[in-house]
Amino acid sequence: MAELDPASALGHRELGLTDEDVLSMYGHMLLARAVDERMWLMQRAGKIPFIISGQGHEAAQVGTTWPMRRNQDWMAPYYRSIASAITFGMSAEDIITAHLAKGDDVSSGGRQMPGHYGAARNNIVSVSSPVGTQVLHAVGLAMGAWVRGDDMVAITSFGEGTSNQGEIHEGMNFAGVHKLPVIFVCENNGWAISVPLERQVGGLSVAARAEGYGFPGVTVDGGDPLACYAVARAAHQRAQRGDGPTLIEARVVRLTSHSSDDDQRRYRDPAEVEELKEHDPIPFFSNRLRAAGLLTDEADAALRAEIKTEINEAQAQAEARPDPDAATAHRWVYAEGAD
Ligand SMILES: Cc1ncc(C[n+]2csc(CCOP(=O)(O)OP(=O)(O)O)c2C)c(N)n1
Repeated sequence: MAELDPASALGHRELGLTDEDVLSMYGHMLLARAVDERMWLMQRAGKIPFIISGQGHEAAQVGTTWPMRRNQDWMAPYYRSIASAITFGMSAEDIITAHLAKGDDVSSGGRQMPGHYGAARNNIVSVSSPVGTQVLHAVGLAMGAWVRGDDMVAITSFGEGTSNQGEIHEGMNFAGVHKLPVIFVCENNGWAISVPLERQVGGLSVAARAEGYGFPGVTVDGGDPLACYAVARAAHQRAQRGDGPTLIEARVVRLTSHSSDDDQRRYRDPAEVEELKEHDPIPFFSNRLRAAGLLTDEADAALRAEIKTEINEAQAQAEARPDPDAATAHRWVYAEGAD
């Protein structure tokens, strides 16, 4: 009897992904986690003023961003989207440089607040501070593509707390009416800073709202990058066909406090915080890759060592970059030459 191939149990080949693809997805998750952890150290060492983390969201971000076409599709991310931005083409050095507010930072030349990265060269719109505004940006991008007849799909992400903002309703309804090529990803980690889901979302489901806007809403395990890839790929195909938007609600965990200015021990049960580690997407995916025979202890250690070197170099390069020239402080604030 023929041996059953353990890799087939992973189900990635049915999704059109190769063994190399899934290992690369895992590598992106590890890199995002490593950048994130390094920036916490830099923040605690007083090198950067503020960090807002994506730890626990990596599988959802890598999985939902993976079907997007680099340099063709566009992304309007949010402050937790480190893994999405990396998957879309930003480097570890770009992210760290933005947090250091260096003069040649690709996001804004050091003008933006930390955690507000973006890169025009990678089709990533800058993170915008008022939560929910990114949804309008993505809908606007999709509207522009539709008017010009461009083959472009926009993706945007936000938390479940943000899903209650007025802009979300306006943006989604408009996109539903005009069947715009846009994918809405709600990364539901159950908390909006210190406010739990049941105090924010009356019906407890964000995905269910899509029905009212006339497009599909799906809930997916945000700890499983392949499940997230599958729904995002279907959403991307739907958008390309001209059938309109999809709302994906990825259930994730927030492994850290809201930001480096917050302490979740003040409002979260310590047992719950401890239990969160069971839902960390990185060991989850690593174990699945091992069970499928695609990852060994040696290969994992080698990959992690490679990433550590990359992060060390990224930090050193970013720190060595020049600070912005004070004489240019008004650039991009006021029209040049207008006195
Ligand atoms: C319009 C607006 N209101 C309030 C804030 C302050 N604020 C920043 S993040 C945040 C919580 C958002 O929670 P959620 O959307 O669930 O995303 P999460 O941070 O949990 O990923 C709030 C209230 C803001 N930035 N913008």
